[in-house]
Amino acid sequence: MRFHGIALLTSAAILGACGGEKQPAADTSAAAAATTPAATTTPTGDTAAAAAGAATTPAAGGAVAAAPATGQTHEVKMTGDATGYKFEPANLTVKQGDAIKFVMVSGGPHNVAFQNVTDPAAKAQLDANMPGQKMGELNGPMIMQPNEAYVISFAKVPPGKYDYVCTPHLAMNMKGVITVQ
Ligand SMILES: [Cu+2]
Repeated sequence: MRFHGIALLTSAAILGACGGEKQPAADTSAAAAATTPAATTTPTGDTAAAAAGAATTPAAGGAVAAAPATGQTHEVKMTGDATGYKFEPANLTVKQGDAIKFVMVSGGPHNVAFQNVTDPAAKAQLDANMPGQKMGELNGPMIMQPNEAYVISFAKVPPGKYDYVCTPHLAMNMKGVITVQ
């Protein structure tokens, strides 16, 4: 009992310390993602908060800054069941400056991983606009919990077609295309 009590107090203190920090979580995770290929597991509960934080995070040290969305937020559902694994809608056209909120509905974990982005400027901005602890460049964190959301801003992302997949369900053809106008 005594040890449990201490463990709980310690956990509470750590949680309290994290919650009390003034820097948004995305400050550190974005910086880490920019300099190191993330190999750690993702605390998925933080992704929505990190997304919100990333939208207001300024540039640090000359790296491309996350550009906050200025337009509409579109929603894409991530589903998986006996009928298949899908992004819905799989084809979506947005305006530069809009955001897309990927919502985990069923069959997770899902993620958003862009492929075939060859323009270095597009790659850098899109990667900067992807919050959380990524698994690699343009490769978003795993989204596990129902109703958990992952928001990507398309501010400053050059017009074009952006192919993406869900890494865990690549073999099930879970993929989509975003057209930025
Ligand atoms: Cu998936």
